[in-house]
Amino acid sequence: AKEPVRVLVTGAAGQIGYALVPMIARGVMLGPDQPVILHMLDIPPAAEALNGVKMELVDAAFPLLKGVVATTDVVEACTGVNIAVMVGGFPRKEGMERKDVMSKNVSIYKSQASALEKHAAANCKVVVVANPANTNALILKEFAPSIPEKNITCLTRLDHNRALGQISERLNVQVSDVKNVIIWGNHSSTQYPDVNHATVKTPAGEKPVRELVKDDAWLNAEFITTVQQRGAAIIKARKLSSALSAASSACDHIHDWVLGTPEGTWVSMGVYSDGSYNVPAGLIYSFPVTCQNGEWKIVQGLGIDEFSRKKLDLTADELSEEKALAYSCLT
Ligand code: NAX
Repeated sequence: AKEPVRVLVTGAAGQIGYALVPMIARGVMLGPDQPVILHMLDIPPAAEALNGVKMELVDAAFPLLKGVVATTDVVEACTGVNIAVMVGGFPRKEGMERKDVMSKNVSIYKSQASALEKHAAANCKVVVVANPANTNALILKEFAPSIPEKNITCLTRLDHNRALGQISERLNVQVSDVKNVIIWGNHSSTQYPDVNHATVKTPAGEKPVRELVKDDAWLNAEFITTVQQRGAAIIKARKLSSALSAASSACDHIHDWVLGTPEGTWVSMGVYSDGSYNVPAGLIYSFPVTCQNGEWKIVQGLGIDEFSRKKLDLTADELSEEKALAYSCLT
């Protein structure tokens, strides 16, 4: 039998946490034969709710779940974890300045970085979900210098999956037959959902999405804004932000990172830029990646047309600005 993997979920008493922890305990994240021990962290005002989630995990009698740690102590939460899913953060409240929200999250991610660095298992893989996801991940990287930078990522898989969903609906094809969309850049409304290399499996072989959609005007405008604005559309409809889709995509992110992407398929992940595609090095930026043996690699050599270039640069500019704002909060 496999040794249990310890998975940390921060902000576990929140709404994404509530959708995410049962998925992890059912094997959605790490596979149906991988036992897990859940570490759940939240802050003291949420301690009672967190304990309620723990009670429900016990009540669900998940065969793969070998233990639950529910705590408000960051060190206890981080000790020995192999995977860290960082969902906890400070939400932007009405009337709050961007700088104030950034400052709160910088201090959270700074201290949680130190706790992970000191207490997590060697080679712990981290995905930051909490917004501003890319910049929180960058802060985490800065303050956990002994964690390899390749182990620190942020979630843009939800945006990636939203793009697959939009193409599937438009063409009336199975979402599992659509692949290789790309989310470039920030997990924000400046992200660039790119279909220039995306394909659909058809009885006549793989066909480019552009060839099947036959409507470049839609692909270059409405499709892009629909994906960019999908989070806001969910809030408007549900009066709450995306939770089940966010949780599901966080499982996809870790699943593919650990277990690999299928041959010929890539996914989008926010990773530390090495300057690929002329994206400034030193930002956490969403790229197309393939994964093998627990490591991601940026897909190289894709053609970037002029339209795309502008969009890659625009979202990079926003991330550089966020980075500067985050650093200004440190002093
Ligand atoms: P909730 O407000 O329901 O839950 C957040 C939880 O984090 C709360 O229980 C809170 O007590 C806890 N928390 C706050 N500070 C903490 C700290 N220092 N340590 C540990 N826990 C802490 O928000 P929810 O809807 O679950 O969303 C969580 C985060 O995900 C938000 O930042 C949200 O903006 C972000 N999202 C990111 C997405 C992505 O694709 N990257 C999509 C969904 C979501 O909007």
